[in-house]
Amino acid sequence: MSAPEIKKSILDHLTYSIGRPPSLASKQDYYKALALTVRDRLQQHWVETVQAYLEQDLKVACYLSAEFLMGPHLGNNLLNLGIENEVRQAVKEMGCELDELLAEEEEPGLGNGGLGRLAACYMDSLATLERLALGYGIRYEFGIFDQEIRDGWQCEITDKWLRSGNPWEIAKPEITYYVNFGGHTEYYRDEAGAERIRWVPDRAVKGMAYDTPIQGYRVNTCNTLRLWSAEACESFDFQAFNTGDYYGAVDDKVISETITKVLYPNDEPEIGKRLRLLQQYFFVSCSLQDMLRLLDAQGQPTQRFPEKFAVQLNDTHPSIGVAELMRLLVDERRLSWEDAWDITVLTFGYTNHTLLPEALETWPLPLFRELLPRHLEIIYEINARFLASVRETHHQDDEHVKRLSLIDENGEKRIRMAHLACVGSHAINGVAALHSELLKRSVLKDFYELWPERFNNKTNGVTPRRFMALANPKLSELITRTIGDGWITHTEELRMLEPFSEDAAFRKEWRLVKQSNKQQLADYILKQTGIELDPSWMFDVQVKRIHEYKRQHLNILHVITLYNRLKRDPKLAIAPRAFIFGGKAAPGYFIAKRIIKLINAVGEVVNNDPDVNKKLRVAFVPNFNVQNGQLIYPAADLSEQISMAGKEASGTGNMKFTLNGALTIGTLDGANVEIRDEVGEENFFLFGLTTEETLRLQQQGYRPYAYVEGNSELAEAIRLIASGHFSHGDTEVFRPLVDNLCQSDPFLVFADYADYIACQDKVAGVWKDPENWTRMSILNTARAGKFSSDRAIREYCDEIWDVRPVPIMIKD
Ligand code: 26Q
Repeated sequence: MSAPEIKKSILDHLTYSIGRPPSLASKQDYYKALALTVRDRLQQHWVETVQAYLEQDLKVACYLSAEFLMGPHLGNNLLNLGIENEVRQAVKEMGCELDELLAEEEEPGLGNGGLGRLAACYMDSLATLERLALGYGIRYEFGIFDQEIRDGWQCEITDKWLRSGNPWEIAKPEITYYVNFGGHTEYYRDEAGAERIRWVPDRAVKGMAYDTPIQGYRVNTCNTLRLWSAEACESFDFQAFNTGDYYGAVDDKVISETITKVLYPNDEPEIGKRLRLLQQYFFVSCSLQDMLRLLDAQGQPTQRFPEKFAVQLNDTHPSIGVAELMRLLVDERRLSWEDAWDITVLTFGYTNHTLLPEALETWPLPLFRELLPRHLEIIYEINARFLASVRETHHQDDEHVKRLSLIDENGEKRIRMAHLACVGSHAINGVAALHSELLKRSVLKDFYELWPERFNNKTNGVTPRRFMALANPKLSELITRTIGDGWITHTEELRMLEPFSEDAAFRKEWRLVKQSNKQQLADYILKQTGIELDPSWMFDVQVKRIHEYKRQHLNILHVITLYNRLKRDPKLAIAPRAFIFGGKAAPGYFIAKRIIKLINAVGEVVNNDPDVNKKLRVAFVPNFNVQNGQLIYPAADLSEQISMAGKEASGTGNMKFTLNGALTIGTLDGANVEIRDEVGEENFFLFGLTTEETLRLQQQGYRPYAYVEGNSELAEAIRLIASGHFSHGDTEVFRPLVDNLCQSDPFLVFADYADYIACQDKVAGVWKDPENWTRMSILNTARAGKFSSDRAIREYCDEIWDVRPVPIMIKD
């Protein structure tokens, strides 16, 4: 596609799709016309990919996820199609700057954080590796809220991402399914006189598909992200109409459509949120019905379902799919229970993303019965057969059987979704080596003992296209000039950079790239916050959701410690540092919101104190998301991965930093362990207790205050927060935080404080030798190839899904 062709297409879209003459068109109009131009191009690949699927007898990977945190599409599609230069040229000739048009795109924030972004990286890798795949999820009208910081506090603003339309999706009004809720079940006799059960629901909604093309990098494969939107059912409206209840009919419509209104902004379940259960069942039912329809469309018998579809459950959020597939096969397709169960277990795989017991999803039985009475019966039947087999073949005692049950009978009865997912899947995986090991020893121990062969590890990965090639064009240019561009799809080739870490001229170029990225971030931060940062300082960055287990407060205790040292001795020679934070807190997470306030409060004091602000600054980047993440990762010198050992399942931000040449200060948690193994312990700043040590300490009886008494710097930092020093004398705002730390400190912040500070002092020492720092930085990038989502997806395809590459030919 040449620049003149692109230009013509943009002008055509302005006229025919948007209806504005170029002279009146706004930047948004140009963005849309360009997006439609690019979409046309994708559509050729899309049609051929669907065609290949329909014509050949192929297996497709179906990734079921309540979240897809895609980030902006335009830049990524230009990169993957390889037409960025032509487009830049074309829009320039029309008087536009491509970067300005890119900035017009509202990012689809249909996820909370790690889990949703992982789904997006996996979609990119599936297409790039030429594997047929469907991503199935929810088209939330409102995604994750926009965060504003007012007076240091987080404010949540609704995310109206669809307000200017969405040129990337195509509505498919012909692809709709009915999803039922409520009512009761009853016995009846079928035509053959056999007694059967049927579900008589009392409500239904319609799900409509919205498809977004997912283009692979420089290949013809273009997969589909299919998101479901809830609509009212006409048939139900009619009933109300005939009885004259017009407003009632409209009410029904409103209630139906609320199902896909808004993403729950918590990355942990809250008990008993019925709308959340409705959302989960809604999208899972639509997706499974869609697969059965595709099977029928190819004239395939139901028995072949597991040969045609591998269905991966992204955490337990879609795990109701196990019961729903059974219902579709047994009640609607009249398969025997045994046949249906074989199909189900062969079809599903389950990925666990958490060890925190409070984050494991369970649903109160009464709520479940009210919304999904037939599924409850099916779950009882699955459970009865499962527990009977456990008793028979494994001779397990009652305690054991109770622990394995799909129903938690301690207190109010609840359905354990992780147990449902385990029983219904042939493969169960964690998301980093340590996490998968801990799963087998803790939350899924009983299942591991039953079925060790089902358990495996799939260490997470991130896409090098978005998080290197697109986010860090300068570094990418330098790498490609040095070792060729094979690394973009074969990140193990980054190893070829290793010898260049000894090349002073290369190191200088490496530093200049980092410097320029830091300048860009500093410009952005100045614009967003008014805080000025000097790009020659160390950029020490922690961006991720705000959570106590991630310990942003440990980081801020380090800042306060340096502040105190400088106040005591303003001439102290410390390496100047900019502390950069970013991340959203769940709106109802009281402590997390105070941590944000504390970061901003400390920043206000530090940044305005002439005794310290020539060596220390603190900035909180508001509204951390995919888009500004792409500015942040390439500009970091130091990556903070300081969660309490055993709590972070994997982390993926840690990988994005490492690939972009940041050094990590981190605990032995999640994928940090593997990052350190890859880059070498001499190129990683390790501190803190191990998982075993944290468990032992807590067993012994952890007394956080003892650490305050034993460490004068910690005592001084805590005293300062409590005294109101950072809060204009207010001693109340941070009291809950301070009390929580001093009295219980569930994530061992105090226990790790001394080692963290000592390690940070070591970091400062290494920073003083820029040549050595740069050498380490290059080696981090060179050895991070393992953390590509291509590696992860290859493992899923080969070891769990049995999904092979299918090259797509473009017929002219
Ligand atoms: C569940 C029920 C009701 C409402 C919300 C939820 C919910 C939503 C989102 C529960 C959890 C999440 C998100 C979890 C998450 O992002 N986990 C992260 O997953 C990453 C990808 O595997 C890991 O790298 C992180 O370690 C893990 O914390």
